[in-house]
Amino acid sequence: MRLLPLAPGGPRRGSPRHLPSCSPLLLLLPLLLGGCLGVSGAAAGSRRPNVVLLLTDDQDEVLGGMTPLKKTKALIGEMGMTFSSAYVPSALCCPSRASILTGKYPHNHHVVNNTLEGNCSSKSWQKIQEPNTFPAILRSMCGYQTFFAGKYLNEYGAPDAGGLEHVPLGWSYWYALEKNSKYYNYTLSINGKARKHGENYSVDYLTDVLANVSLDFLDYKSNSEPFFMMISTPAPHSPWTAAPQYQKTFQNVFAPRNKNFNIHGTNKHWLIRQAKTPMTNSSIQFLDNAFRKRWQTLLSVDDLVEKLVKRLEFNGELNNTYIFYTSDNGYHTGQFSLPIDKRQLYEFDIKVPLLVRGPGIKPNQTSKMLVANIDLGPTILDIAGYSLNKTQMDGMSLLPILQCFPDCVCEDAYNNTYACVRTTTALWNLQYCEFDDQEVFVEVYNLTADPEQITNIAKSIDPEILGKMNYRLMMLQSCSGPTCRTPGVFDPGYRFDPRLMFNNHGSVRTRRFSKHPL
Ligand SMILES: [Ca+2]
Repeated sequence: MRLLPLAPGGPRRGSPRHLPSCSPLLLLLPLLLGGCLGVSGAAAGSRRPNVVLLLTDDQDEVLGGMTPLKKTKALIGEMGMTFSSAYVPSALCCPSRASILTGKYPHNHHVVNNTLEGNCSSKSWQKIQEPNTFPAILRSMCGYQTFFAGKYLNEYGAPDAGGLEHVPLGWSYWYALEKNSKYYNYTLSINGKARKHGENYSVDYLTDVLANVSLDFLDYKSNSEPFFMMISTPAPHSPWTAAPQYQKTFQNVFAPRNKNFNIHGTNKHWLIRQAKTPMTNSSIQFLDNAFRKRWQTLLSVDDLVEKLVKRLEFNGELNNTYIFYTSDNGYHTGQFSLPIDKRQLYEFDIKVPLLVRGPGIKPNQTSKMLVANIDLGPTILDIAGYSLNKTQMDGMSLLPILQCFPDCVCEDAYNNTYACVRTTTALWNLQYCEFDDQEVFVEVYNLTADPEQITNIAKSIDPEILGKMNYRLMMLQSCSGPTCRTPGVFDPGYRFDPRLMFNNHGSVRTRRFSKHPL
C-alpha cells in the first residue's frame, strides 16, 4: 500500500491561487524541463518560440484602462487569453518592474521604492539581481537574442549607478530610457551610448520611436536564434503627452464616477483618511483631464501593437511567437478622494491588464485564475524550455493554463484543486479524491475493475470504506516526515490506531502492503 497525496496546485504563500489540473502538460512538464531543451540541437524549423513582452506604465484595469486599446484587444486578447485577475505585488514602478524581471516578490529582490537608496537600479541590484533576471537566463542559457526598448527602472542611468554606459547583463540589444517616463526631450542608452531626443513628433515621440526600433529589430535580427523582446512604453504615465493626432480624442470622456469616487475613506490608513472630501472642482477637473490624456497616450500604444503584430505576420514569425501585454501597476483618479496616483492597496492600483497570445493558446479565452507579474518570468522561461528548479524565482509558469487544450474547460481554476489517497494491494487499487471547493466533491475509482476511471463509485462504495479513506486523507494532509509513511488506507480488517502515526511500522507495511510507489 502506498499513500500518495495528489495536489497539483495547492494554495501558495497565503494566496488562493490554484493551478488547474486539466492539461496533460501539467504532468509532462517536469519530464521535459531539464535546461533549455531543443535549442542547441533543434533542427531548422523547430526553433523555440519567440516571446514579446509589452509593458505599459501605470495602466489600470479596473477603471477602463484597456478601453482605448481596441486593436490590442483584437490582436492579442481575442487571439488568446485574457487574465481577469492579474495583480502586481507592489503597485509602484520600480519594485513592480523588478518583480517582473526577477520573478520574485519585493521581499526577495529588495527593491522597495523608486530611489537608488531603495535599490532601484542600484549597484547592489546590478550585482545581485540583474545576472539572474529571466532575460539574462534566456540569453546565457537558452541562446535567445534579447531586445529591450523603453523605460527600464526609474533610476536607470543615474551617475552613481554606472550611468547610461551600464547595460544590464543579458541584453543583446539595449534601447533604454534614462530615468522615468517621458514622451519628448529624453535620453536613450543605445547599447551603452547616450542619444538625446528633442520634441519633433516625427522623430522623437517615444512610443513611436520604440515602435520603429522594434520593427527594425524584427527586420535585421538573426534568423538562426529565437528572440525575446521587451517593449516598455511611457504611456499612460504622466505627463500624459499624446501624439498630435490624438489630442482631440475622448473629449466627452470623464473619470468613472464609481462607488468609491469622491468619497471619504473611513476605517482606512491615515494616508487615505487625510484626503479632503468632497474634492474641489479644480481637483476633479484636473483628474478628468488626466484620465482623458491617459487614454489618448494609449492610442499610440495601440498603433505600436498593430505594427508589431503585422510585422511579425509579414515576416512569418507570428505563429511561433508569444505576445504578452501587461502594465507595471494600476492607477486611480478620484477614488476615496485621492485625485491621481497609484501605490495603494486597492484593486484600482494593484490590478493590471494581462493578455497573452501564442502557439497552443486557443482564441477568446478568459481566465479568472489569480496570477501575478512574478509569474511572467517563469512562464517565459518555461516557453524557452528552462527548468524553473534552477532558478530562485517565486512565481510559477502559467503555460499549463495558457495551453489547456484541446477543449479547455478549466476557466474556473478554483475548481481544480484536489487531494487524493491511493491504495494498491493485490486485490484493491483504489483512488479517493476530494475537491477543495464549495461542492467538496468526491471522486472514487476502483482501478482494478475500472482502469480507465469511467465510473465514480463514491455513492455506491461501502460508506465505511469511504469514511476510512476520508479520514486517512485528512491525516495525510497534515503529515510530516515519518508520519507520512504510516501504513493503511484501506483494509477490511484495518482499524486506525493513532499510535501508528508516531511509531515505526515498516514491518507491518512490508507484510501487508505493496511498497511499490504509484
Ligand atoms: Ca508605473
